[in-house]
Amino acid sequence: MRSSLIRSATTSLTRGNFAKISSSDLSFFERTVGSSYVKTKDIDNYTCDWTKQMKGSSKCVLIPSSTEETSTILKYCAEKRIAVVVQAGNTGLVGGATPLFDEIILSTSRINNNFHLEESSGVLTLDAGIILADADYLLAEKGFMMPLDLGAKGSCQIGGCIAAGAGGIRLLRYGSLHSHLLGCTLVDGKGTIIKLGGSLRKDNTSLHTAHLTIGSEGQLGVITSVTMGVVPRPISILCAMLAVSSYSHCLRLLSLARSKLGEILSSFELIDGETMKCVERHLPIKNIFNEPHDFYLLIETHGSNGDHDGEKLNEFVEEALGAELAEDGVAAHSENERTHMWRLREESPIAAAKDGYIYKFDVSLPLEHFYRLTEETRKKLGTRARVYCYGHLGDGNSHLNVTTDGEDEELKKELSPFVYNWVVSHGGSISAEHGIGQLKRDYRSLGKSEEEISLIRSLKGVFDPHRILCPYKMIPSQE
Ligand code: 2HG
Ligand code: ZN
Repeated sequence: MRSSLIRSATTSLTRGNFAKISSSDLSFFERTVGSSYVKTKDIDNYTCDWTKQMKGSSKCVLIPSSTEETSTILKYCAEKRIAVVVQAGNTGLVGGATPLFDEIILSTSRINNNFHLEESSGVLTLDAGIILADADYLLAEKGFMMPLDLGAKGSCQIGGCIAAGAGGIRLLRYGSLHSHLLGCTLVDGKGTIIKLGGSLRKDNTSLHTAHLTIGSEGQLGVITSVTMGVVPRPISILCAMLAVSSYSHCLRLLSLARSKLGEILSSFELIDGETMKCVERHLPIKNIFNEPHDFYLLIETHGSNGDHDGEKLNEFVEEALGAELAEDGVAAHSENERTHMWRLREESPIAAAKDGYIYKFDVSLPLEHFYRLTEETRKKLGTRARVYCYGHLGDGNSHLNVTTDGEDEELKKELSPFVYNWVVSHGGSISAEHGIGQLKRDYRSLGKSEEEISLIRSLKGVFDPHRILCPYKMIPSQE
């Protein structure tokens, strides 16, 4: 049976029956990780999320440097029933890594020493605390690339990317993390160190347990090491931007791009006209088109032959203009121009965050409904709020962002149920790539069957029987 639609988010939370941290607990942690890595002061950067809208009141942050130290901490916490929230780069957008009450924060940022690339197979094993951009930089020296790329690459950590089930801007070309993850080391909620999967490209001997960690949001354990397939660094990366007058033309352009660009099509991103104005209002970046338009598409190709790829991209842009599917089109002729185009898209979330109090959504929708959600939300809210849409059109992933001048409690109560009910009733998902965390907690069962929820709860019980890991979030507890 599927759970029915919700009317409003009313759940009020109370602190779980967890132990409070004592001075003897702190002494134990100091002996385990060293006193400099048990932080009890100036910890706002850890207790508060990226949007600065969610904040907990943890008393301490633990920063272990290894899998073994992580295991010692979790064994102790399980025994004492101390609640723990796992935090990587703290760039998540749903508060999954942010405490709600006084959970201790376990940061993976010091587990960042090991990096080994097996060049013949393109299999990389790296510590979970390594920052995505740093890993990509090290791979570039060997002619390889991280298949995953996202706006937060300068701060997010690879283990956090796996736990968040990050999608990013190249999924269209290289596939999701499910195509790349081969194995990982997980310290479960009892402190047991478990190697999941391995390092082979093909291994069909049992359940693909490592994949359980993708999108697990710290519910099953702490990921301390990751083994994944990486891809050859493309020799040619080309980029173009189109200005478009209607959403239906955007969809026709997506089909045209798929057929004309084929295997080299890497990104197909949408920025709507309101978002572009918002970027120009709040950031020192100019639209690359002189006139405003209703939609902008950012298209990137990754390939191995610049002349060949350039010909294909030019043909695509010419056909788009010739068939009047696009009003204007520009190809990037330098790395600076390409960076400019990407800044418009990647800094859209930053501009929206500067626009006022923000209500963020990250949804998957069948393409026919992708932009209707934005139109319906605008119709519903009228002048009460500003509504922005940008996202990964090629993946059917819309980032709807709504802003108001100040926090509006009434709007908050109405908006999420409206958006999520609309999404589910139009065949979509309430989280495409950002997860559930604390932001979507009240809606986490929407569209899921009771049987699936019960299976998920049972799995949680196997990995974290004391339910100390990341409470109050993605997985409903037994009560
Ligand atoms: C992106 O695609 C990120 O830019 C963030 O997933 C989206 O903040 C957002 O709305
Ligand atoms: Zn995104």
